Amino acid sequence: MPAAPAAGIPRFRLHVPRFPERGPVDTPSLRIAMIGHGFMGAAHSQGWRTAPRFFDLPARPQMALLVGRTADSTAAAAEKWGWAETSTDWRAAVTRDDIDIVDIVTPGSSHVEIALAALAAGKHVLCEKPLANTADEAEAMADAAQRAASSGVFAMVGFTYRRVPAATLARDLVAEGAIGEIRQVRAAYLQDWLVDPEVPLAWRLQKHLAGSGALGDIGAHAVDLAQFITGQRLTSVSGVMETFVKQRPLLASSSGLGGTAASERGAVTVDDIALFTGRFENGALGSFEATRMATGRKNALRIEVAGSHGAVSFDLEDLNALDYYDATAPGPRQGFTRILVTEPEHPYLSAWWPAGHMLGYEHGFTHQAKDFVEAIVAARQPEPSFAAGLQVQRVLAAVEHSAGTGSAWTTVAAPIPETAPEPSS
Ligand code: SOE
Repeated sequence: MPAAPAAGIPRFRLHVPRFPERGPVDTPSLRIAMIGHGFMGAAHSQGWRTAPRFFDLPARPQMALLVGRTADSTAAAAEKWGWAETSTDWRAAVTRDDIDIVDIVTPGSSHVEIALAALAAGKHVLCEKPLANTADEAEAMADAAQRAASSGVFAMVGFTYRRVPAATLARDLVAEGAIGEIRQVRAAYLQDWLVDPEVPLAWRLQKHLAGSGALGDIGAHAVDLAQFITGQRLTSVSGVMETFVKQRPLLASSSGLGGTAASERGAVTVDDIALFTGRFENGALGSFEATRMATGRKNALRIEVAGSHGAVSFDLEDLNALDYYDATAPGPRQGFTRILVTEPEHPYLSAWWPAGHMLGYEHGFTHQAKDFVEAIVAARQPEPSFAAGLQVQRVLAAVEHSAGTGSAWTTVAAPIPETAPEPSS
């Protein structure tokens, strides 16, 4: 949680933006305060900066205020990424009259407090995934978001991979019936950065800060993407979870996912691996793997959906392509077709490069910023909503419950109804 500023330290510090905001003078602005500046802070900054430069947005996002715990590192991040002002006081930041959007990229333990304060102050909120550390926290956030939406204030959770064009195309193909009735989902999110027992005890390895381990950090993405592509929600799960390295060196200084190690050790309080099977509302079955122990796999989010007439297969490590199988094609022509998802007709692609000129991990964050701004201006609920984030959180909670009860099949609590917001006056 970002701390309050020490006495004598000014609450806000001004920076000269290196990237002047683009757009015609009559385009309205949406001024953003981003809380946090780690790995996700860099990714979101990139999204805010590029969205108005590649897409014609109905409002100009302005990188107004960056908030962090320490003045110097926050100022350095602001200078690097192009934020105009910095502060160490998130409470003051989220109530400022000149802020329209609060973007939360802190560890999960502070999401609920910041999001509730921001929504109460009438700010639109973008919150990193998973929505919170517990289903109860996520429920409080979803309730607050639903109340705020009725006065034209919107909240969205950052399941960015929905906005990788090939993943969006997979959803579009499934929705138009291209693979028929869905029967099976295989979803795996594979990383290997915890194989080394000397990787230090960063916040992602501590339950009180992160909520859970591989399950919430990357399994949440797999759950959201599987539900997004299929249009089906998980209704029950059976899982196992394991922590292989139980003690790790304390963190001396952080960088990227890990950091440098101190000589003392501390307890790892989250899972290294979570595996589960699930049943979807239409009866389809799914298998899920979330692991940070998949030796050799760096950031492989793989989803394959098999239906009565075909299949789609997506791999984040090959994110410009989608494999599609059409079971209705004549026998000699059957086989997975690799679609290079770079044509202007593909989702988001008309704003980017000529066909075949690839996109990367960072473009999902640009698309996220674009979609959020467009929804706010249109007074339309952006997706995934906090209610959708709560539903994923309930899946995670059910997996944890199942793993703690000998893999008993556990029902996922029903989603809260999403009500359409009243038009804003
Ligand atoms: C770390 O495991 C992590 O950065 C996740 O927290 C992100 O959400 C994912 O995009 C990549 O992996």
